[in-house]
This record gives sequence, structure tokens and C-alpha cells, in this order.
Amino acid sequence: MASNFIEHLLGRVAFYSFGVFNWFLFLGLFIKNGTFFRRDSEQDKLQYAIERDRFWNLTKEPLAGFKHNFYTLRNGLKLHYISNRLQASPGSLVVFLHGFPDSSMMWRHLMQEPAIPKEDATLVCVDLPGYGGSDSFKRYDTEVLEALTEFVVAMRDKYLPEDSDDNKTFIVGHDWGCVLGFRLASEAPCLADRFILTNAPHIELAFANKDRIIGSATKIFRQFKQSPKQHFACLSKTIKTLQPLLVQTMMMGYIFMFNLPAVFVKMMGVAGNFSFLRGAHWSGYGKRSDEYRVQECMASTFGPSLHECKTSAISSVANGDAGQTYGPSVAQRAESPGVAFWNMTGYYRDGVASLPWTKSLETIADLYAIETTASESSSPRHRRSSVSNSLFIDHLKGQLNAPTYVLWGEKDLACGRPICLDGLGDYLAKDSEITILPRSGHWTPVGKESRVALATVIGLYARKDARPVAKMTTEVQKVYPDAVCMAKK
Ligand SMILES: *[C@@H]1O[C@H](CO)[C@@H](O)[C@H](O)[C@H]1NC(C)=O
Ligand SMILES: *[C@@H]1O[C@H](CO)[C@@H](O)[C@H](O)[C@H]1NC(C)=O
Ligand SMILES: *[C@@H]1O[C@H](CO)[C@@H](O)[C@H](O)[C@H]1NC(C)=O
Ligand SMILES: *[C@H]1O[C@H](CO)[C@@H](O)[C@H](O)[C@H]1NC(C)=O
Repeated sequence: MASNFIEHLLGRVAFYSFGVFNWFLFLGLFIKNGTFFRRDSEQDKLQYAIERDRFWNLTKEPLAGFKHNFYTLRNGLKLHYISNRLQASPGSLVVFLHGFPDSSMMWRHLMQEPAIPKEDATLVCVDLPGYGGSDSFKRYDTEVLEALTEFVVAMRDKYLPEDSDDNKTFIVGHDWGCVLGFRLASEAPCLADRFILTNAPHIELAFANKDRIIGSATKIFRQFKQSPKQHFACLSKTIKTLQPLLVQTMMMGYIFMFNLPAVFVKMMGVAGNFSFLRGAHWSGYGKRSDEYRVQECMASTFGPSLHECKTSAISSVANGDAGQTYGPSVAQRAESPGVAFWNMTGYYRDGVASLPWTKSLETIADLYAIETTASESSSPRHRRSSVSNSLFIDHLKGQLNAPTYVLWGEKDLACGRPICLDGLGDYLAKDSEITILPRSGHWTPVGKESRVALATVIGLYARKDARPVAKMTTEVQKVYPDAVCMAKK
């Protein structure tokens, strides 16, 4: 009992110490490279205001061909999204889920790629709860999964034509959007006909990889402990086994930092005039990019300012929800960047990635309705997916139960391959594939080369004349020659 308590206490102390270590590490880094003391000129401030108006003024088109929209959840909170369509139209539906520290505007570069099927499909980029123009949640636990499920169901109802069960739904996720996408593909697979996910861990896999590494390291270390002299080599072997885990822990040091008390986290969010966020964005573009615009990135991260909170949407007149404005919690975040940062980082603290998801009755009913329409449908494609759903038995915790395509930038500095990717093939459902992009990093939808690959994939799946693709990696190689197929089922 007492030893348990001490173990727990030591664990906590180590956890927070590592968080504090990282906090100072980041501050030191910003001071060393000079960003900490950089001040914005009047010109910079003006540019920031211009970008925020461009992205978030509800009377404007944030991207060419896209309009602002809102969906009010059953809990009364509003999600903000942008879409190229106002009502049901023939063609597929593609829902885009962004990550940290972004918003729907993160997809702006991808949406301009010629391969994106803007004319053929309905594209919906939503702000995750607590980000961009969507309302704040009290906690970022499985409520987020509930909200996203409700949202996707509503988008299917709104945009897919009623009489065509031939039109498919796709969910595209990056970073947190990818983590959430893996959970939905595992626990609410009927939501989409296919998930297209990029650069973030499947949490169950990451935990399994961690446990496997700790397990083998412990075994080797035991040998060493039994007879240290004879088995001295085992000590270095233990460390070598643990190495990928240690490297991953260092890479994810910022997550420990986000678990410190609010004052530390809020301060990290704003310190040195947002050095942390500026650094994160800058790394998405790469050294030689001519596309990096700091004010544009910050406008994407922080969402509407108080000015844009006063505007109202005129786009959705046809649907009777004209005059919609951002929710009051969005204005609260606009008043305080620290509060905004605390909300965004809530995903790292409140357990949406790992807490067991007990679905509400409404969610169960929603998912059941999709399944039954699918199985009554005459379309062979739908019949197949619903039959396979009921045949799936979770052999593996976190098994993916919907076709999933994973596109992975291998030079990811936040998610290393040994913990976050290796072994993912075992979790895939039928008709799934993983493609590796060896020269790209974490920001697949932003990087110039990787986003062409991602757009190509989305186009091939979602455009009007889409046909089954035998091997997606072969298609990706046409635009990214050294792409590699890691697994295919
Ligand atoms: C969507 O449904 C329409 C019929 O309403 C059909 O003409 C079209 O080909 C379908 N599109 C896709 C991508 O399946
Ligand atoms: C929003 O944009 C409109 C033009 O479309 C402009 O007249 C208005 O001043 C802007 N609103 C704010 C609050 O900036
Ligand atoms: C999120 O932001 C709201 C304001 O929009 C604030 O009241 C709340 O404390 C924040 N909550 C979390 C969990 O970050
Ligand atoms: C810090 O950056 C923001 C956004 O880029 C800018 O609006 C603000 O004026 C800057 N603050 C200072 C003190 O330079």
C-alpha cells in the first residue's frame, strides 16, 4: 500500500519535472534564437488584422469558393465550418479534421491543389471544439468524439443527396484530427466509407509499442541483475532497447509541458510574442519555403478577433440560418490568447485520445440509423461494408473497422516511426493501405510536395468518376516518386 503510494508519487514527480524541464528548455531556445525579444512593427499588426478579417469575417469567402457555416450541437454549442456547397448536391462528402495548433484554415494550401475535387464533391472543413470559430468545451474528453459523430451525421444528412446511396463519405484527419480519426475508424466505423489519415499516432498502437519495448527491456535488465558480471553486456542492450521510447518521449516533451498548471501553459502560449506557435508553424513549411506567412498562420491558429465576432453569416440564407454569429465562448478566447491556448492544449490533458468512450443514446441511435440504411440499400458497396462491420471481432484493442488509407511523412519530428507507426499494419481493416513519404515531415497537408500527394489521394477517392484503385501507393508515386508502400490489406 505505502510502496504503491510512493511509486505513484515518484511517477508524478518525474512527470511534472520533465514538464518543467521542457518548459525551461523551450524558453531558453526562444531566448537563444532571438525570437523571444522580437517585437512586431505596426505593419505586422496591420497585416495580422487583415488576415484575421480575411479568414474569419463571416460576410466574406475565407477561401475562393468556400463559405462560412455553423452547426449547432445538441448540447447547444456551435461548431463553425467552411464548405464549398450550401445544400445537398450529387457527389461525395469529404470532412476535414485539422490538428494542433490550427483550425479549418490550415487546409487553405491543400484546397488550392488542382487534384482536390472542388467541383465534384462537397468539402467540409470544420474547426474542432475549442479551436478557430467553434465554441469552447468545458473538457476535451470523449465529448469531442460525441460532437464529431453528431457533426458528421448532420453533414451526411445535409449534403448527401437523399436518393443516391452511391455517394460516399470520407473523413480526412491530420495531427489531432488523425488521432480522432483513428478512434472513429475503430469505434464508429460506419460514419465514413473511408478514413484518410496523416501523421499522428493511433494511440492504442503507440501504447502497445511502448509496453512491448518496456517488456523486453525489463527482461534483458533482469538477466543483468541476476549476474551483473556475466551479463554486463545486457545493461547496454537494455538501454539500446529503450532508446526509441526515450527518443519519442523527448520528441513529445511539449505534451508533458501542456500538463503543467494553467499559468505555465498559458504563459508558454504567449511568451516571446507567441514564439512557441510561430516556431510550430514555421517548421510546417521548411527552411526554403516561400509560402510561410507568419500573420496568416497566427490568424489560422487564433481564429476570429473581437471584430469578426461582430459579423454574421449571410451565406446560408437558403437554409434559413442566416444571421448566424460565432458563439460567446469564441469571443472570450479572442479576448485572451492565453485562454485560447489553454483550450487548444486541453486535448492533451483531458483524455480524448485514450479515455473509454461510452456512447450516448443519441450517438448510438445515429450510428444505428446509418447502419440500417446501409444494409437496406440496394448498393452492393453498402451491403458489403455493413456485413463486414458485424463480422468484425476486435482481436486487437483499437482495431480499425473501416477502410483506412494512411499517408505518413517519415521525417515527423513529433511522431517517431518506432512508436507511432510500426505495427499499424496489424490494425488495418480490409481495403486499407499505408504509404510513406520519405522526404516529408509532420505537416503533410502543408508541405509543398506532400500536399500534392494528399490531394491526389483525395481526388482519386472522391471525384465524380472515382473508380476503385488497386494500389494507391502506385498512384502517389506518380507525383512523389520515392513514396513507399508500408502495408496493404
Ligand atoms: C453520387 O450520386 C449521383 C446520383 O445522385 C451519381 O450520379 C454520382 O455518380 C454519385 N457520385 C459518386 C462520387 O459516387
Ligand atoms: C467584414 O467584411 C465586410 C465586407 O464584406 C466589411 O464591410 C466589414 O467592415 C467587415 N467587418 C468587420 C467587423 O471588420
Ligand atoms: C476555454 O475557453 C473558455 C472561453 O471560451 C474558458 O471559459 C474556459 O475556461 C476554457 N476551458 C478550457 C478547458 O480550456
Ligand atoms: C505579437 O504578435 C502578434 C501577432 O503576430 C501581434 O499582433 C502583436 O502586436 C505582437 N506583439 C508585440 C508586442 O509585438
